Amino acid sequence: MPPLSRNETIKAESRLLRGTIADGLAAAATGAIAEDDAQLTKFHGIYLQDDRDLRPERAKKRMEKAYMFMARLRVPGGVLTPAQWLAMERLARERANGTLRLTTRQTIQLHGVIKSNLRPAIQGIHAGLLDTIAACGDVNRNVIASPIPTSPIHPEVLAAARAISAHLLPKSRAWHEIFIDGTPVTPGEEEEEKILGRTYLPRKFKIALAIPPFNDVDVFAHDLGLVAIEEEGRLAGYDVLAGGGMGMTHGEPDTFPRTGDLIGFCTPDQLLAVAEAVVTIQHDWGDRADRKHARLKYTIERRGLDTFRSELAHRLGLSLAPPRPYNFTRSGDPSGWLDGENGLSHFLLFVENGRIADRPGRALLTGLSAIAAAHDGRFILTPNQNLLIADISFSQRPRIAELLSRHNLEAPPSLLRRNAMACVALPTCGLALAESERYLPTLITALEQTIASLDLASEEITIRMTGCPNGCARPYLAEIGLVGVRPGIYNLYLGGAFDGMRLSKLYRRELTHDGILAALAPLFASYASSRLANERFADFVIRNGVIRPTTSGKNFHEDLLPDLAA
Ligand code: SRM
Ligand code: SF4
Repeated sequence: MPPLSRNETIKAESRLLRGTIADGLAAAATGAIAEDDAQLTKFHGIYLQDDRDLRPERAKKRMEKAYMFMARLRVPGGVLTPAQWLAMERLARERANGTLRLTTRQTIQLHGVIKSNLRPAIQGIHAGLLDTIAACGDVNRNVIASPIPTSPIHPEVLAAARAISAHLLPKSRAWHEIFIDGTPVTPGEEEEEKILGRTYLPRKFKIALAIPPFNDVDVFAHDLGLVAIEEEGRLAGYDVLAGGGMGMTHGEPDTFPRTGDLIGFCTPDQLLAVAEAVVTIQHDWGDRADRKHARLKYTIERRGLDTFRSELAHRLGLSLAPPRPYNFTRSGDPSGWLDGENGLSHFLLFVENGRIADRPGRALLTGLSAIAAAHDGRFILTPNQNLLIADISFSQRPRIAELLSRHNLEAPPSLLRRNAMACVALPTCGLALAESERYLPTLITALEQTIASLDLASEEITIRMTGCPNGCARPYLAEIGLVGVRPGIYNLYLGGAFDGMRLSKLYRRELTHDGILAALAPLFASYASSRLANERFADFVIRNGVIRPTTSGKNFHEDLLPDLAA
């Protein structure tokens, strides 16, 4: 048996996620905390980071890195009240770097929280009736759900996302003890983790609930994906997908993105039992020696889908029913006004790469504060880094429209920009190999010119970029994926389906900015001249043999075109 990974020992010895975090936060001599504790704070939704832009200068002056923390909220289904939004905005200004970052998992991150601000920031989150518990770490993460409230089954699906999140949440009170009330539990009398156990899961675990026809949660990217089946306006149950995931490592073909397999159908009252059974199988069978192969997707590849299914039936005491039909038309979000029932309307606000900040010409942070102060409906975060101002009454709509227009938030971006998404990357992400959030807008501006010159501006094409192969913006499910290799250099992937049901494949290695433009321009030109009616860009490049389709996770690295396979 290979030895357990270091993280397994850290978890086992942590007294249910306490470690020495509290002592570390009290130590004023450094802006950091101990290395092992930095693994444990993740389970509390908190990452130790440093400002990577400042590294060279501080190293020259022999100063320690510019340490700071990132705090990620848990918001199952992404719904906030306007009061909660205002509370988070205030924390961003007073305790963090003055921005809010909407994430690809339907929540908010605060960046740049220095050590002395960390407990007050978490206490502010708690006072806003929110928390950061299990937002990171080897646990079930924020449960995401389709945000579009116009579906009649949205309320039930949202309630299901919240119920799953609560059911699988760690029972440890360490978060409250360390960050909120400070009352330590007596050693040996720690809480019992009946589902997760004392060493929690081998790796992160992710769940999404989709409401067709929108695959706006990228349900195939999840360890456990649930497709809500609506029949005659009512929620009949969920098709169950298992074993999806995005992360891989450059040059290591035994790591790969994978789309989840459809394994059956469950009724709404079976849902929590199904989620718990899948989680406990992964708890017991997942690889605890090698964290690079520890996700459920590798467990299923290793043990086989049939074995996984039989074990699930055994633990549930029943076999899942056959899957029911559904149809996805798109991934990503629409934008602008959406009409709902009961005279309510909703405004889907595009937020470029999720960053809520005041920028010249677009005062997003200030504008949204004004809207939150006036709005009596809900704010719903989307899994595509956007924000839905939801439940706007007929009488309130002119006021919200006026505030959107006054802050220059109403004008729609180009379709190319609206369907683009980048992960955070530099300067906060410790794993970034290249820029992403700070670079994609520039690349889109350049591509917009090509697109306009070819009269393609009314076509929707998805582009996603990440600063490393971990896949935080789900680039392998975009029609065009750009993945950082080193500063200024990206691998280009093509062929991911517009509806998020097929992975992409590597098309060109190691491109510069000019290289990306040069690679895409002729493809856009031939798409403009010879696409079939309603043919998506990704389907076009596959039909024309530009790229071979990816048919399974392992096939992601196979069937490359000859010049890449060599
Ligand atoms: Fe992620 C690690 C940011 C969604 C796959 N991700 C990180 C860290 C925490 C870096 C680290 O470990 O030190 C990044 C923090 C950057 C920063 O400064 O904020 C980070 N991930 C993000 C966010 C903020 C990207 C964004 O721009 O929105 C997303 C926050 C989600 C949330 O709210 O919970 C985010 N990460 C994702 C997704 C997309 C998703 O879940 O739908 C994925 C791919 C799906 C998946 O998990 O398979 C993803 N992140 C990873 C991985 C690779 C995991 C793997 O199985 O290989 C890592 C690295 C790791 O875990 O070792 C990672
Ligand atoms: Fe960081 Fe890589 Fe995730 Fe981007 S994809 S946020 S660079 S870990």
